[in-house]
Amino acid sequence: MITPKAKPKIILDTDPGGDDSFALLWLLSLVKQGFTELVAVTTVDGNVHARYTFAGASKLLKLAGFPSIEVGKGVIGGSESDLEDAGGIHGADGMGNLSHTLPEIDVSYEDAAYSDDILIEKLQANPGEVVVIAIAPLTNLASAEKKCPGILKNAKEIIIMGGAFKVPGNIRPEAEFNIAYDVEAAATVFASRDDIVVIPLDVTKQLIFTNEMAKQVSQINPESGISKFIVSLCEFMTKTALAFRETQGKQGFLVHDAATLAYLFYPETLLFRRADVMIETKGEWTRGKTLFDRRNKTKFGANAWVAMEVDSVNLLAVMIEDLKVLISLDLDPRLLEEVGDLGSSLL
Ligand SMILES: [Ca+2]
Repeated sequence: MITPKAKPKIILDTDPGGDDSFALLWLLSLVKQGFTELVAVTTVDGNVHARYTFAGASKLLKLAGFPSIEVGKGVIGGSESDLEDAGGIHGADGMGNLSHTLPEIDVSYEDAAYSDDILIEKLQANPGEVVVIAIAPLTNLASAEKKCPGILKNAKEIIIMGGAFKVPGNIRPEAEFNIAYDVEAAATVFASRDDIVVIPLDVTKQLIFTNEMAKQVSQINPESGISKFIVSLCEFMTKTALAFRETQGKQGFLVHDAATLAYLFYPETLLFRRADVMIETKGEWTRGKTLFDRRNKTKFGANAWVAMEVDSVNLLAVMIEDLKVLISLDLDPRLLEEVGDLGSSLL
């Protein structure tokens, strides 16, 4: 008899963020469909200040019908960073300046637990069971590892969106934002185990989610709050993506962070190579660069699996279908009442 595989438990470490928002909504669709369990969302300082990433993630969870999933607040000051945040790209609130259109939250930043403590608690309670998906600077993960050495080994897997290997960076000529924002944290995490899964710009630069795709998703139910948010956020992100020349002029934006979910749920869309990833923590021009030795020399071990190729057509197609499912399950509360009335009248 074949024993059914256990649903993966996930902690999402995130700094919403336009592409983070799409990743979270995609993940919530997979939760609603019963493919996974979201144990907690640990927010972090990154695209915008930790206060805003906490609020953004909490609001999105409420919008999608998951107000009780625990949200952690980000550890501040993991390392000194000379980088500006990315409010210019993602909006001052990290959500395309749309957070005022989302539901008010019932949780407070002041009272929330710190993200590193949540990571430690969940990884200690469920050794070998929780997949940590980190789509932001790695400050929380590194802080957990420093407080409790070896704790990251308790994760089933660690999947990171970050780095740029054979392509230019996005925040510096040679460096990607999530790594460069807290290079010391990135170095700590890559040293924590030998099987880090990395989704770098090499593949995510090919993932252009267009305004057309957003409309296609929303047509399932244009009145749904999720539909409206997806369309408006995509329009906002498209404007900044075009201004930063990120999409070859296409009317869309790069959904970097969402690609981490493809690794877990649609692995046929990605190809990986084994590598010993190094983080440049000192370079005058290259601080935050990720690299591995590409020479034909004998290697001694490796610490990561790095995605080098992506089937972008199919990855975006499955993402679109899952977002549609999320919206189709997002029933209007009034409709639910009517269904309830109908149900009781049939009894
Ligand atoms: Ca992010």
